[in-house]
Amino acid sequence: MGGKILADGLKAQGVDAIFGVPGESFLALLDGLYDQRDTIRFITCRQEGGAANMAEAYGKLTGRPGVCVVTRGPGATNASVGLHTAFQDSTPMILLVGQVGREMLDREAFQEVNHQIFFSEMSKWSAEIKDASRIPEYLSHAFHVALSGRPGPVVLSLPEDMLRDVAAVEDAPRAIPVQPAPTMEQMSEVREMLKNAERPLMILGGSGWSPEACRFITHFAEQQDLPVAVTFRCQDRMDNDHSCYVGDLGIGPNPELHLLVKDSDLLIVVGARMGEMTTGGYQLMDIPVPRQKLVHVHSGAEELGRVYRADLPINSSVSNFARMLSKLDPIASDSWKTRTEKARRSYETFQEPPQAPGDLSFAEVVCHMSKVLPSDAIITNGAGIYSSWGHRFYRFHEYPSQLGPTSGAMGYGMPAAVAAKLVYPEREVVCLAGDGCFMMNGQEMATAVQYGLNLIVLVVNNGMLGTIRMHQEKSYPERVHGTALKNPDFAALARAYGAFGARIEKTAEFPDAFEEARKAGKPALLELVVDPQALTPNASLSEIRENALKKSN
Ligand SMILES: Cc1ncc(C[n+]2csc(CCOP(=O)(O)OP(=O)(O)O)c2C)c(N)n1
Ligand SMILES: [Mg+2]
Repeated sequence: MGGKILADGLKAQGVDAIFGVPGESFLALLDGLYDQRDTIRFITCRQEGGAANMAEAYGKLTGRPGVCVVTRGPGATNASVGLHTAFQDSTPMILLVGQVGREMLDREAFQEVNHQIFFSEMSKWSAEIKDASRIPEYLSHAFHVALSGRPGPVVLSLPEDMLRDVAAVEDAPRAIPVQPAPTMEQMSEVREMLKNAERPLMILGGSGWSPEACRFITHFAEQQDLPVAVTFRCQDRMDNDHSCYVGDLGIGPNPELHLLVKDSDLLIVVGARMGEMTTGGYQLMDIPVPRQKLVHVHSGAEELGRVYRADLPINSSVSNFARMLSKLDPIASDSWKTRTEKARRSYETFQEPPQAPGDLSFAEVVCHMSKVLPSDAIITNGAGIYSSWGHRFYRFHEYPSQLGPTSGAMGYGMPAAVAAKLVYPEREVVCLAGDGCFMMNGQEMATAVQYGLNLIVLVVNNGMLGTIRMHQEKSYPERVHGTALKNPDFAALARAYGAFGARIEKTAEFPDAFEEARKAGKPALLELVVDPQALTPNASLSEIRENALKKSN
């Protein structure tokens, strides 16, 4: 039966967890998965957006495709947010979607959506399996596509009657992804360009990383005091305590780090696309020819030369490049060392918590967490100004320990935390969420409780969609509209789910409450009541408005 062939095929690919919301369109697949229930955990989520985000986070954490299964139409459209994140974040993922029976296709049958067309913009490949005997072929291709080159999401649409068809087929073996590697000549050229550079900077980001690749790159940087920055939400690619680490490019970056990028005469960009958020709206590097000499290393050939014309484009996976880099002879340069030390001092100064209005300083809270959590703790977040406080004041140490959507999707943190605790039950997992962000997938707290996944959520409650309010104050001061929130009692809501819940109003209350949450023996939520004035680490709400008014007068 198709459903059984598919379930067996997923097992053969090494799948050990599937995130989904059941639908009548794939009963036969659920039946197939019943036989594999000892190997493949089925995590029943409360909304397909949660399920798809969990699968995406699983892909980020393991480097293997996260698998999500949902029903057609409404299930598929709900799941699309996770697909979009997987696409923008280059995360391997497979979405299985139940579909109407083959005999009814294209009549706009009940809940019918053409999944191939719908997902075409946000998947590497989307296909419909019309013949059960070809399931192994489609599955094999799906895993190869998701993992190869620039990784990403793949969609397989499954007509329900196909899943009931009988066929005698063999499972396809586990996919072995093909990853490009640099040539020896390219590596010599990297060394030559570095030797000739006075102000080099390495920038790490994108996907395809591993602890080993991080070690190789760190070692290389360390041997020659090379400054290393990371891109938006890729802060765990290097130990933030390392003397060569000079900070992250992203939303609300250290202005001095921006200057460092602009002032560099050589950028070695490893794995990153250098997108809009990382470059402050494409301001750091000229398009199409950057002023800085550019070595651009990326696993997707199509990404090289797409926006920036590199002096040395290298089509390579991060792992292969990092390994080759570790074999290059170091280059000694005192001038690099001085520059790196200065940039490092600037990073450390930027991390000092500023004075913020109100009784609860979120910066102090993050610094406290950074101090007390073990180096392998995993921090997740979605989108909102609160996240930039997290990015600025937390120090990451090990890879992988950061799960954030570079797609900027709200509602990511909670499901990502569920996936993190499932993949690494022994690690501590903390989700940072805004009051807006949490409500987008807060229902997955029920999933955490159901599976005993003892994560901690910090809900930063400022009573508004703060990011948008900030933009309103900047662009349309005194014309605030549609951004205020009347919130539930978050701590009580957590308790209603069966989790631990507490409300914190003062910085000094946090350390004890956090310890209580860590020891709660169940999922926990701490609501942090922050002053709406404390909008950004750099300026209060009123200061942002006053500046805008001054400009418009
Ligand atoms: C799914 C989704 N919808 C809308 C947005 C636009 N958006 C970006 S940040 C934001 C507000 C987030 O509010 P909250 O979680 O309370 O965080 P805050 O900015 O207040 O810290 C909105 C609406 C988005 N990024 N993602
Ligand atoms: Mg908010």
